[in-house]
Amino acid sequence: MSENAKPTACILCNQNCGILVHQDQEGNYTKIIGDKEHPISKGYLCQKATRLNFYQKQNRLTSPLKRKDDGTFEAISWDVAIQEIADELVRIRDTHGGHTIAYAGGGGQGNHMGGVYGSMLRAACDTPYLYSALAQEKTGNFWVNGHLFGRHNTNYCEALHDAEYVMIIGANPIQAHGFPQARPTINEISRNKEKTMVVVDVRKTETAKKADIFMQVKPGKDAFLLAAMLGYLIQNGMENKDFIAKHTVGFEQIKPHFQQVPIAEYATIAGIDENTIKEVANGIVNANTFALRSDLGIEQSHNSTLNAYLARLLFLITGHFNRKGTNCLHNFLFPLIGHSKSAAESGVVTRVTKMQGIGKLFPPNILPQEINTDHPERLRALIVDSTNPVATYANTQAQREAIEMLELSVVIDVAMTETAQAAKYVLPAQTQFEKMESTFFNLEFPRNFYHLRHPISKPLENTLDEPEIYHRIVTAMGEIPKSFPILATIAKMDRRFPKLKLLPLALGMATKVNPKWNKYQLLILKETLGKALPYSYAKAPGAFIWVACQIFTKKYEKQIRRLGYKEKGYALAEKLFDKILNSKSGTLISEHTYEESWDLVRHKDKKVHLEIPEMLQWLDDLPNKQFVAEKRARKYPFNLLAGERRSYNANALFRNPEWRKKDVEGALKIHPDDAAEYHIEKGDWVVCSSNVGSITIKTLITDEVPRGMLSMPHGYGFSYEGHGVRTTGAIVNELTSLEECDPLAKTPYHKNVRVRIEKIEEPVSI
Ligand SMILES: Nc1nc2c(c(=O)[nH]1)N[C@H]1C(S)=C(S)[C@@H](COP(=O)(O)OP(=O)(O)OC[C@H]3O[C@@H](n4cnc5c(=O)[nH]c(N)nc54)[C@H](O)[C@@H]3O)O[C@H]1N2
Ligand SMILES: Nc1nc2c(c(=O)[nH]1)N[C@H]1C(S)=C(S)[C@@H](COP(=O)(O)OP(=O)(O)OC[C@H]3O[C@@H](n4cnc5c(=O)[nH]c(N)nc54)[C@H](O)[C@@H]3O)O[C@H]1N2
Ligand code: SF4
Ligand SMILES: [Mo]
Repeated sequence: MSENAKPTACILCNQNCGILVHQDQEGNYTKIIGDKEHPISKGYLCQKATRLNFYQKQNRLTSPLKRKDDGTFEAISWDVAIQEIADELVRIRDTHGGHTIAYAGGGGQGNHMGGVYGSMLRAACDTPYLYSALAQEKTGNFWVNGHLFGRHNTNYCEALHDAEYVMIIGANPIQAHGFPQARPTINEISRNKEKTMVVVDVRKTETAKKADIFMQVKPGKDAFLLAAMLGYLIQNGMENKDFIAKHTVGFEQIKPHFQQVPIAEYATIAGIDENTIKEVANGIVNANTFALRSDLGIEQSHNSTLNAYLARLLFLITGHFNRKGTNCLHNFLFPLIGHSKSAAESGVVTRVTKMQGIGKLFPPNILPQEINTDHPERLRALIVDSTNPVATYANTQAQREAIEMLELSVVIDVAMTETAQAAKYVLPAQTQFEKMESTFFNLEFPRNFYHLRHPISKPLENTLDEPEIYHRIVTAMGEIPKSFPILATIAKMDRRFPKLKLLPLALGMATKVNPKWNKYQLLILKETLGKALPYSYAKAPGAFIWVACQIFTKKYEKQIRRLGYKEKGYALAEKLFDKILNSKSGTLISEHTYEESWDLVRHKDKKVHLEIPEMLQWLDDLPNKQFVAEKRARKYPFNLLAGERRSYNANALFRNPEWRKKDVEGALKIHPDDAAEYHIEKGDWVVCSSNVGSITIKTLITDEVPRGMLSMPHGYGFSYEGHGVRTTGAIVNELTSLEECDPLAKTPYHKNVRVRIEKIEEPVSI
């Protein structure tokens, strides 16, 4: 085993814990340990990271592929693939308009560099349509944040470790993490007698078992629970009046809506004892510090956008915000998302379903409807990068059908995914350990960090990194020249004498002469500055981070210098850039004071705007809301949690089931009494059907789920033997529907899928 363990990060969840990877001579990852030098994870790892060799050594795409008329694929050269794709994009753009082209993905849990340069391809196609997995979970949050704090891309972190009173709602951090060192943090809170941990979940999860107070809420009824809690606080005048006066506007407008909340009735609907609701509300008010963590359990469930609003009100009206030990806004080196204008401000909407973007993202649930129609402005081309819509977007069948209808579909991936199998062109990418990569999941406060990961493995022959793929397509579309010899020479000089600012000056002049180049500045930098950098691999991302550092320094000079930097302005940006390039384990980039977190509010008055009329209306209508799932309950007696985070699933990142040490088939959890009613015994198999489709799945009998509820993981059922058909487990989205989603954000109700089951003999494996 090599003694030279190389630093990088785990790519399996948004924590991106720092890791040190040992390899053998064939490049197998023989040992993976936590990297103590990583500024946030500090050596922490969970069990999944140690199995990353199954990602690196998976069955890879080894050549660009083109689908033939008979449905099979032929290998073609990069040059042919790039030119054909570019020609088709130009044809579709110039004949039907850029708005008939869309882009999906651009990054998963570990790779956001592709997305940055993917925006250059969107610019070349002249399309605003970016579909994202984030728009099937977080866009309701972004929308609410936009109203409360001023922009969709104002985000807060959850300082659970410093809080005296903690509430975790619809999240299972012991399995899913979601904040640094989740397991030790939860264990510490659980053991500490001075701290209280409340968990609100429908299942008795690994996290719930460690709670001081477990509120086992009825599926999809969190809005009632939260409204009851807020109603109790407001009806009893328990809000934090000083905080409200100093930091917020609009409290008087929201107050009457909570004054009329029938607490006892809502408690019954939520399935929670009224006294427990009052106890927790009192606990929050009386605590010095309170922090709240929420995730998919309230995002992919009924009333999800309202849930986002109510959850935020809970810490806002009790004054637990932007202080140590509470939820705090944070900065970004580069914002993960953008801000969309509303319809009233003439923001972009989609052409078929008229969906408005949130955070500049569009939701997977409308994608098939935007394609599979005879609407003249339907989508005709789709570029897919780092996402597998057929398997991970709602309704697998509808997604596949839509993709097969497109005039042009391109999948950029490392593996032959379900979506690739339905596409016209498939382009082989390098893995996240073969190129410079990073994410913008730098979501920490008061000290934020950034980790630019260096490649640790030699790229597989005939694969490319995404920035290069986008560069080639944009060039082949005729938007920019292949190379920039003069700028490249200036870039080399610029690196020797950065103080002279030669490159920014030259770039400014070049874009004045060629205004069209303006929107491709990152690609131009990749070809000029990127090539002048000391690391051959730093080409693309290195160049982009140079720009990010310039912008970041303009905003946060004081906070960067607090880390000990002596420089100012441009020189400080150069220094930070240098530090990032040279810190293979990641580095801190800024340090705020808690008081300064108020500067991160984007409303001009720097106050939180509590009143959101659409949400208050929704709150008033809560008792009258009827969900399709509830209407379907007779025919489909079970509520399925379609997509549980477990110890061996990681979104769609592993295809070969051998990576799993347990739960190889991804079992369907069922309560013992329900199992008895259906004569299901240990290890039995069932067919599970929704109004959309059916799957075959093994059962696991456990009282972790309540009666009437079933739970299955996502991330199963992928084909993995070459481009063949071997699969293990079931694709969860065979059961989920496009229509059952939040009315505002269109985020799916994956945690509320109505199904029925039927026991069968064990299926013969294929
Ligand atoms: N092991 C593992 N970890 C992961 C991932 C993975 O694939 N595998 N994926 C990562 C990603 S992309 C994400 S977004 C996060 C998601 O992380 P989480 O949201 O924490 O994970 P989930 O298991 O999807 O759902 C959270 C909890 O919501 C509960 N729940 C379901 N319905 C309801 C409800 O109506 N009300 C309430 N209060 N709770 C409900 C479920 O029982 C579950 O315990 O995990 C990340 N971490
Ligand atoms: N029913 C149901 N559906 C769900 C969920 C659920 O709970 N229930 N969870 C949802 C959530 S929260 C999320 S975040 C999504 C995740 O869904 P996706 O975003 O689709 O999944 P990922 O696993 O992030 O990435 C998918 C693809 O990236 C490819 N890939 C890996 N590395 C690279 C690389 O370096 N370059 C390129 N080009 N490709 C690469 C992988 O091979 C894989 O095909 O799933 C969602 N879908
Ligand atoms: S999967 Fe585990 S090791 Fe990997 S980033 Fe997430 S918490 Fe860290
Ligand atoms: Mo996610």
